[in-house]
Formats: sequence, structure tokens, C-alpha cells
Amino acid sequence: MARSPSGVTSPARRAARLAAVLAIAVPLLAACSLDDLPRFGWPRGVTPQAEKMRVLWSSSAIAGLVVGVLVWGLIFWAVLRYRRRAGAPDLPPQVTHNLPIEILYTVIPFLIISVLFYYTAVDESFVDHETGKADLQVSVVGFRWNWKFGYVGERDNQNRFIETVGSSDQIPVLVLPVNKKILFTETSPDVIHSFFVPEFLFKRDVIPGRTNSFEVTVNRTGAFVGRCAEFCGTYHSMMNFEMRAVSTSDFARWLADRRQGMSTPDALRDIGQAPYAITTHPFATDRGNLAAPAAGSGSSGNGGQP
Ligand SMILES: [Cu+2]
Repeated sequence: MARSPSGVTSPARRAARLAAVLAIAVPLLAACSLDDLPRFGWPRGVTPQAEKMRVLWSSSAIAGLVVGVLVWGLIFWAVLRYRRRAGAPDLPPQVTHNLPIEILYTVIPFLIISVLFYYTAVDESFVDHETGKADLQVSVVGFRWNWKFGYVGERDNQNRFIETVGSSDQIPVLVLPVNKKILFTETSPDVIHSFFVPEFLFKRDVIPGRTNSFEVTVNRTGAFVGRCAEFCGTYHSMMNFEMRAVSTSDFARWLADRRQGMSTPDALRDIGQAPYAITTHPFATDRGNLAAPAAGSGSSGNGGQP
């Protein structure tokens, strides 16, 4: 079965080889565009920056799988091909110092790392790039344990800063326009937090004593949950916010309403949006509520929610 007496590869072996190649190639070829590549758990991004990182992630994971399949294949091939056969001596012929092979397995990983490093560096500078010509600047203050978002340079009719602050009973909704360059500047008055919108496929630390920044363009309307991604104390896990991306005209109207002194929920209502967060909800911060459910009230506790 393995090899015909003449040393020619048997049809069965050729078929097995072809099947192995097809098993790798077909799923890859079936994904005819970059958008169709498997996401391996990553959410669909809503910024060009996210899309760039997603393609890097998908292609690196696929490259890793191809290398993995090759290595596993070689391992199993060696195990089977060079297994001990009946009547064989205890030890096979011993060899050492195969210089070509040693050079090969030094050079190949170096090449792989160079390619990964190159694309990572290119994409990282794309993601970190700030044009200096943002259409909107949003100041982000992460504090224990909530968020404050300010629209830089904007004040209402009573000369107050236009900002949205979260509280223990209201999730802060960060209203943003789509298709505009938005510069975020982040600061913290207490400990390190991290601004994270999963659909940005990106998070950036919010650090006391310094200002971090990044720029993105949101290209899809919708409500997206945002979280603190740096453990910052007791209520870290409850430090959620919502990003509400709306059309540019809706945003202009929302901002005009805010300039007239309207609250964030009222101005959202005015543009036909849900006034409060719909992707997350305030958590009960009263630890007295966290008692276990009484016997017979069902097996699943509700985390102290009313
Ligand atoms: Cu935090």
C-alpha cells in the first residue's frame, strides 16, 4: 500500500496528499474577499481602523493554522514513516549535525516573524495615525467608576460645557456622528482605566497624569456597548457606557439641542433615538442586594438586579 516496488507513489497516497491540500485550500479560496475571511471570534468592526486590524488578525490566524497543519502533518508522517518495525534493531541509525536543516529551521521562522512584524507595524501606524484635522474632539474622563464625555469647544446657552456624565443609575450615552474624523483625548483623575468599544476592536488606556489620544471614523450607525478594560477597583465590571452612532444630520440636530440646554436623553428623544442606553443597563451598586436568592425561588440569581 505504501510504496510500489518500483518506488512510484501509489494512487492511494496521491489521493491522500491531494485531500490534505484541498482541506487547507478550499476554505481559504472559498473566502473570495478579505471581508469573507473567518473572524475567529472578533466582532464586525465599525471603523476603517478596526477593519484593518481584523484583516491582520484573520490572515495571521490563517497563516498560523497553515503552519500548524504543516507541522502536525510532518510530525505524524515522521511518527508513521520511522516507527519501529518488527525485527528492527533497538535504535535506528543515529545522526547529528545536519547543517542544511538547522539553517532551514532558523531562517524560516525568522522570515515568518519578519512578515508578521512588517504587517503589524504598518497597521499599527495606520491605527495610531492622527490627521490633525479631526471634525470633532471628544474628551473622555474615566473615573471610579463611570465615564464623562465632553464635546470639546462646545457650550450650551448657559455657558456650561456640553458633556455627558454617567451615574450609578444612568449609563452615559456617547453620541457620535458617522463618517466624521473623531479625535478622542483621554484623562483620568484617579487610577488607570481603559476606553474600550468592542466594535472598534481597540482599546486605549486612560491614565492619570497624562493625556492619551486616538482618532477614528465610525462608519456604521447603531448602539454599541463600551466598557472599561483595565481593572480599576470594586465596580470596574460595571463601568459601562454606550456609543450611539447617528447620521451627521441627526448629530447636528442633537448638538444644536444640547446647545439650547437640553439634556442628552431629551436631545436623543428629539432625533427619534432611544433616550437611554439600550445595550447595557445600570447595575445595582447596593451590595446589600447581592444576597443569595431565597430557597425555592429558582436556581439562577439575578446579580441583585431589581
Ligand atoms: Cu475603570
